[in-house]
Amino acid sequence: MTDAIRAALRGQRIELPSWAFGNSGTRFKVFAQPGVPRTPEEKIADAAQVHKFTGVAPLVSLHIPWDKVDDYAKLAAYAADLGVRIGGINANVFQDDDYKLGSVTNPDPRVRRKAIDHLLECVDIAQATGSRDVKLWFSDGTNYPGQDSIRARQDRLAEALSTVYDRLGENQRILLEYKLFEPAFYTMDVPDWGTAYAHCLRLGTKAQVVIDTGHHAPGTNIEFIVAFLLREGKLGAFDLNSRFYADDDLMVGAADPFQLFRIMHEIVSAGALDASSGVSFMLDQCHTIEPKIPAQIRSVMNVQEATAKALLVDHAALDAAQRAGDVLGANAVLMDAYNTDVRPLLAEVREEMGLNPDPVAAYARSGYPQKIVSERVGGKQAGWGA
Ligand code: LRH
Ligand code: MN
Repeated sequence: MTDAIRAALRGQRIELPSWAFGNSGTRFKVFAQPGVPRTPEEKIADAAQVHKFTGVAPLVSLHIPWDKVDDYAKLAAYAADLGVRIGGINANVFQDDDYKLGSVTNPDPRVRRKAIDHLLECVDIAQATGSRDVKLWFSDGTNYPGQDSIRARQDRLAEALSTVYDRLGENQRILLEYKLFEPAFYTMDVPDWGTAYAHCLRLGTKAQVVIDTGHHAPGTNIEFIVAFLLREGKLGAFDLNSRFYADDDLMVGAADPFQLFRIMHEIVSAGALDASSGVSFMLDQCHTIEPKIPAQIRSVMNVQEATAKALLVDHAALDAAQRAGDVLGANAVLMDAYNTDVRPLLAEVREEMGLNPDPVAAYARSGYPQKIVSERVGGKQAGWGA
C-alpha cells in the first residue's frame, strides 16, 4: 500500500459527540449503564480513551446546556491535558417548554429572542473553547397543515441565522443541520439539504451545511448530496451514524457499510479527506443498549475501514472506464476496492502509530471499564436531560 494511503489513514481526524457517552434512549425507555459519566469532564475523559486506542479521534463536540460549565477555557485545558481538543459547539433549542411551537421560527417574538440569545451564547462559548464550529440543528416545524405559515417561518429563520452569523469571529463558522422529520411530522423548517444550502448561500462563506446521515428519506442517495455540496464548497461537516429506518443514531457503518464507503469515495475523490479541506467528520450517535466507549471505538474503526477502501480505489482505471463508457468496468473498479479486506492494513497503520492493532481488545484489557464503574458511584448520570 502506498505511503500516501497510510499517511492519510494516520492523519484522519474524527470528532466524537460528548452525548454519546451519556445515557440515551427512545421515548419508550432510557437504559442507564454503570460507569456512565456524570460531568462534561468525565465525558471528555471517556472520549480521550477512544483517541488513546484509535489515534484518530482527537476532537470532542459539546452540547449546550448538556455540557454547561462555569469556565469553558478551563474545560478546554482539561481536554488538552488528556490529549484531545474541544470541537464543535452544539446549540440546543429543542428542550425548553417555550419552544413547543418553535424556537427561532416561533410566532412569539419573545421566544425567538430567547432562542437567538442561546445561539449567541454558543458563539461566545466557542470563542472560549477555541472552537471553529457552532452547529445549529432546529427541531422547529409543524404537525398539521395550516398550523403556521411556512413562508413566515422561513423569514424568521433567516433573520435569526443572520443575527448569529454577524456575531461570528474571524475563524468561526455556522454549521446548519437539516432533518426530514421528528420531532415535527408535517413540516420541519430545515427539512433537507436544499433548504440548508439556500440559507447558507444567503448567509455567506462562514455558513456551511451538516449532513447527518440519519436525517434523510429512506433511499436517499446521500453521496450525491456530498458530491454536490463539496463542489459548491458548502459541505462543512458530517454527523455520522447509521440507521435501518429513521433517525436511529446507530453506529456508523453498522447498518449500511457500503453507503459509508460510497460517501467516503466522494470525499476522497474530491480531495476532502484532509483536515485542510475544512470538512469535519463528527459522529452523532446514541448507544442505548451497548457499552458506550467500545461502541465509539468500533464506530471510529468503521469509518477507518470505509476510508481505507475508498483510498484503495484505482482512480486512473476508474477514470478510463468512465470516459470509455465502460459501465461494468467502472463499477468493478469501485467494487474491487470495496471488497478488499483492509483490516490487515489498518492493523499495520495502528502499529506504525505505536498503537495496539486491535483497539477494542486493547481497551477491554486496559482496566478503564472497571475503573469507571467503581469510581463513578453516586451523582447524576449524564443524559439528554440538562
Ligand atoms: C438531531 C441531532 C442533532 C443533535 C442531536 C443530538 O436529531 O442529530 O445533531 O443536536 O441529534
Ligand atoms: Mn445530528
